[in-house]
Amino acid sequence: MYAKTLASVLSLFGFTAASSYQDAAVTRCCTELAARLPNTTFARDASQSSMYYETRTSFWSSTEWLDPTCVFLPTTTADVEIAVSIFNANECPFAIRGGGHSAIRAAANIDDGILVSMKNVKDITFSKDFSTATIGAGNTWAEAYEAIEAKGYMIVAGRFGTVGTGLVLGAGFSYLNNRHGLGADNVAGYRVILANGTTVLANSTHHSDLHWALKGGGNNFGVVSHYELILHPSQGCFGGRYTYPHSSIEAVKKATYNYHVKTAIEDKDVHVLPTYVFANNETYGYTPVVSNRNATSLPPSLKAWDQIPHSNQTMKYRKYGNLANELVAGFPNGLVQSHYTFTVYPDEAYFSELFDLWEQFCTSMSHIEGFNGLHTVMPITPHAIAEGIRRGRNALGLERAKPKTTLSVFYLGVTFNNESDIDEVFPAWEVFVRTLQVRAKRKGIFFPYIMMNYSDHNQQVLASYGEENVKRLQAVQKRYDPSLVFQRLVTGGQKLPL
Ligand SMILES: Cc1cc2nc3c(=O)[nH]c(=O)nc-3n(C[C@H](O)[C@H](O)[C@H](O)COP(=O)(O)OP(=O)(O)OC[C@H]3O[C@@H](n4cnc5c(N)ncnc54)[C@H](O)[C@@H]3O)c2cc1C
Ligand SMILES: *[C@@H]1O[C@H](CO)[C@@H](O)[C@H](O)[C@H]1NC(C)=O
Ligand SMILES: *[C@@H]1O[C@H](CO)[C@@H](O)[C@H](O)[C@H]1NC(C)=O
Ligand SMILES: *[C@@H]1O[C@H](CO)[C@@H](O)[C@H](O)[C@H]1NC(C)=O
Ligand SMILES: *[C@@H]1O[C@H](CO)[C@@H](O)[C@H](O)[C@H]1NC(C)=O
Ligand SMILES: *[C@@H]1O[C@H](CO)[C@@H](O)[C@H](O)[C@H]1NC(C)=O
Ligand SMILES: *[C@@H]1O[C@H](CO)[C@@H](O)[C@H](O)[C@H]1NC(C)=O
Ligand SMILES: *[C@@H]1O[C@H](CO)[C@@H](O)[C@H](O)[C@H]1NC(C)=O
Ligand SMILES: CC(=O)N[C@H]1CO[C@H](CO)[C@@H](O)[C@@H]1O
Repeated sequence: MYAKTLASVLSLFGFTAASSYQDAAVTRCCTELAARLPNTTFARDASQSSMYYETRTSFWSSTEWLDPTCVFLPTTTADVEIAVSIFNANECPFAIRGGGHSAIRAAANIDDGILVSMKNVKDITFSKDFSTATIGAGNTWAEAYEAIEAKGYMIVAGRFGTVGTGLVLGAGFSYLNNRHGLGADNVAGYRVILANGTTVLANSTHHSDLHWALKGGGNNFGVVSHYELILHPSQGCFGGRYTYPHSSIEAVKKATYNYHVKTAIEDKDVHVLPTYVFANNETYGYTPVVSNRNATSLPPSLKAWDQIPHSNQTMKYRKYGNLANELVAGFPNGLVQSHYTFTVYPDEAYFSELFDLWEQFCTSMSHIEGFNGLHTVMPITPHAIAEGIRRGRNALGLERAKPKTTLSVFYLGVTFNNESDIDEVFPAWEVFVRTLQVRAKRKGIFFPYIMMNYSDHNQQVLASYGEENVKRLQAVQKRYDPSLVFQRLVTGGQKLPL
């Protein structure tokens, strides 16, 4: 019955003509899933209100709206085990969606394969002693914060409410980085469904090689159903966003540099996300400023941000969940998005020059419908790197950095309305960001780390972790996925070099 429906829908779309070896396998996988796990699998259909349509389009960037043969929404680890076994046995290509915020085409969706959306894996449980919370991979950070803050704790995870858990498979920039290290370093354990359909909990004492690999390793090793995250006692924060007019930009540049080389190192209980926005052919500063203390005013270390003339601010004492929802308001789903990232040692002149070049680039694109640009620069402090080492190390290769200096991770993003402008914007954008990287290299401040979570499709993220770490990751892959199922069948996202 299901197969018949699927076949007729396929022919409706003209897909039976292709009828390749792979299409037959995918159809078999979809049919088998639907039969074994009722209510989890939805075949391609033409409606714009079906579960199929909703699932294949619920992505932040429209570059991720693809056309899977069916979508699969598991609710339990056991559902995922069955699915991965079926995919493995039939050689079916599939994609794994966490929160759907990657902008890389096909990172978390797929044409003519199976889209596994973790959306319904939502359970959140706490260890008896409240040292960790185990959260299902389908939670957004806003959902996780609501549950966790209600108990008087916080986790080292994303700053924007709608973003998903894939973040802690990359690196994880968080409000709490300066004291506790990266998000990935605060994952006590990953519950992972391996290629052969068995589940393991990878932590510091069991499968510790896999635990290490997943801290940066993305979707190369298995499907993560749950993340066991370290809890930190918390009463909320004093935080919000400052908006700075163009006339304040020089002062913002100075404060940004000082934050990287001084404030973030000396005061571990603060977080600033220095951000510039280009919208409606205008540039302004748009900077989240957060004190991770139970306070109703800024500590001295952050006063500079208040002293810079600003057009408005939203500072107040609140829960992080509330802040994360406020901050995400400017990032709607469904537009064309691209982002790029690279890492440098902080350099005041370079930060300044990069801003000027970026503003010029954005202005040159102001005729594109709905064009917006955004750039931020985020520190990874020596203490944050040390926390990563203390908590069992990660795969990112940050220990290669010169000692006692911050690393500054640039994020550069563009947004516009119409896919038909991609051919004009993307090539120029790519030349622009490469030029910035070359300038950094010439200045001797380039550090070869690419943060997975902000990367573009043609950036070689895993290779940037260093030769030694790549070799170790490959060894872990061989151990847990000897037939390279996640390399061959999960084609999207950042892949481990062969
Ligand atoms: C508005 C916005 C704000 C952001 N804010 C932050 C921030 O504050 N800090 C930060 O560090 N990053 C941030 N990011 C970047 C973010 O970390 C990445 O976009 C990340 O990919 C989001 O994860 P996701 O689960 O939402 O994405 P998805 O696109 O669903 O997944 C990303 C990748 O991870 C893989 N993956 C996801 N879930 C699983 C799983 N359960 N098992 C195996 N593989 C999986 C997918 O296959 C895909 O390749 C932000 C991005 C946006 C768009
Ligand atoms: C599937 O969903 C339908 C409608 O929501 C429900 O009536 C039915 O009981 C579900 N079946 C199973 C096996 O969960
Ligand atoms: C790691 O996981 C195993 C298996 O579930 C568990 O017995 C062990 O206590 C965990 N180790 C830590 C440090 O949590
Ligand atoms: C947090 O601050 C509020 C308001 O100042 C106060 O009522 C509360 O007792 C503080 N909580 C802790 C744990 O210090
Ligand atoms: C703050 O200023 C920005 C830029 O001028 C504007 O877009 C925004 O609406 C203002 N917000 C508030 C709450 O006034
Ligand atoms: C944007 O502003 C610049 C001047 O700063 C101007 O040259 C350009 O024409 C403007 N673009 C649009 C689309 O108005
Ligand atoms: C996108 O651009 C194309 C070509 O310029 C145009 O035909 C189309 O109407 C635009 N779509 C939207 C949604 O604006
Ligand atoms: C599944 O794979 C893991 C890792 O390779 C292995 O340890 C385990 O024995 C396998 N399980 C089965 C049932 O084959
Ligand atoms: C945009 C991007 O590269 N996202 C990455 C974030 O981290 C996950 C792990 O979840 C990677 O698999 C993604 O590719």
